[in-house]
Amino acid sequence: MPAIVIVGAQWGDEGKGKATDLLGSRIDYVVKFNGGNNAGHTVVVGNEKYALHLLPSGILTEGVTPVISNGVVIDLEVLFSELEALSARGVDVSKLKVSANAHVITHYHRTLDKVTERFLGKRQIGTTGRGIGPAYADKINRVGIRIQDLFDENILRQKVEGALDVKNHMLLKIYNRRAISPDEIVDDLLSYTERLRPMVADTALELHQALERGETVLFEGGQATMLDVDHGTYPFVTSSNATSGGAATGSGVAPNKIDRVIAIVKAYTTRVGAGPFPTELFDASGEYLRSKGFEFGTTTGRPRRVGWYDAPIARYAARINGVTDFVLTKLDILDELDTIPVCVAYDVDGVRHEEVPVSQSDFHHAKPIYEEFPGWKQDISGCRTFEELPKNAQDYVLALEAMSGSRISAIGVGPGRDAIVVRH
Ligand code: 2SA
Ligand code: GDP
Ligand code: MG
Repeated sequence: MPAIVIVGAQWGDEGKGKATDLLGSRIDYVVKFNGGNNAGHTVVVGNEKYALHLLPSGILTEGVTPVISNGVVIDLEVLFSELEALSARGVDVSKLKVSANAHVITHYHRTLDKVTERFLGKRQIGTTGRGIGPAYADKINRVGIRIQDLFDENILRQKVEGALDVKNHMLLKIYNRRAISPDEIVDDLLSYTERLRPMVADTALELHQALERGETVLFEGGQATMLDVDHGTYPFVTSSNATSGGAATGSGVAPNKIDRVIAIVKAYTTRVGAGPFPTELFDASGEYLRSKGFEFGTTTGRPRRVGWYDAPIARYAARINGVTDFVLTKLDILDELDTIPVCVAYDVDGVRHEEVPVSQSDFHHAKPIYEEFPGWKQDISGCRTFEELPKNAQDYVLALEAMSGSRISAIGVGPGRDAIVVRH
């Protein structure tokens, strides 16, 4: 299985970090292909807990070469502070490779992200405020700064001046902010050049060669299917392609090289930020799932919105990503429930919809149609085989599998690295 993609099936925080890490011992390269330091992966290794935002979680596995590829937007201050923090804890970070074509997030992107949100008022997206959207907007507008620009001061200065021209003349004036000086940005970016130099590579070529040698490359998606800029709940999305297609465009590895797509799906649903969420709970069960599942943002600490499992969303994710396997996480969080509702379809203005409606307005007021499953009322955190799971837990998993469009190959039963049931 040389090229494997991992994506989130819902709105993020499904536990992708843990799954990446689980496969880690069998892989040679781990690639972050989209997003930036808006991601938040919590990985528990023994007694150590790591929270990663920009670096791929595979960096924690010895022997793996971590790669930040062209589809990523990089905040260099965050990059070096994460690297330093991991080094201080004894993690070897020396193998990291960064694409010469990745874009950088600068001070003005962070500023614009925050002021735009403020001006959107009620229409706020609830971004992480890390400058992600404005950095991708510059990329698409062809005024972005790429990692390779940092190695030619002349070019860098011209590009920064170009990028700031419009912003200083229009946006920041409209938003009533002080103009940003190009020198300030250029000096800041150049302060990273020498530290960056040994990491910068033609990562598309390197990954291609690794695959030719028969090595295994794991692509680690940030955010998730429903936050994808094309396939998610636009405009309440992030600004990159978080689905499996993004692994190809975001890395330069061709789609026909991808052998396996693993989607991580939580046994219930969560979302941070604004936007439609049909199964959202506002009652005591919601509070229960949030506190038992510790559903708070890894990057921003925001409480996550919570709801029941939504099978049409899982089917949608299976289709859009070409999912070969699901990893169902956090099944243990449901241990104490008497009954567990699962959304099997939606009611939109009295009409039953089996699939996610294409109209955003329909999705906004879609009412979930639930089927109830009996709980197992038992601690499953010690189970390591499917047969050890209580009968009702097995039935819940099999029912989700039948509704969700692909095989559930592994089941998370606790936060630890080894708390997983693999189905053979
Ligand atoms: P942005 O900052 O432009 O990407 O925000 C746009 C939307 O994407 C959502 N988003 C996320 N949703 C879940 N988890 C994410 N990562 C962190 C985590 C989030 C955190 O793992 O917990 O700590 O708050 C993530 N990143 C972006 C975001 O909420 C907006 O709805
Ligand atoms: P990511 O953004 O998809 O990488 O996920 P996050 O790290 O933001 O959130 C997932 C959280 O769930 C982390 O704190 C994990 O340690 C935890 N987690 C993952 N799988 C399981 C599981 O099966 N059971 C429990 N109880 N926690 C889990
Ligand atoms: Mg997360």
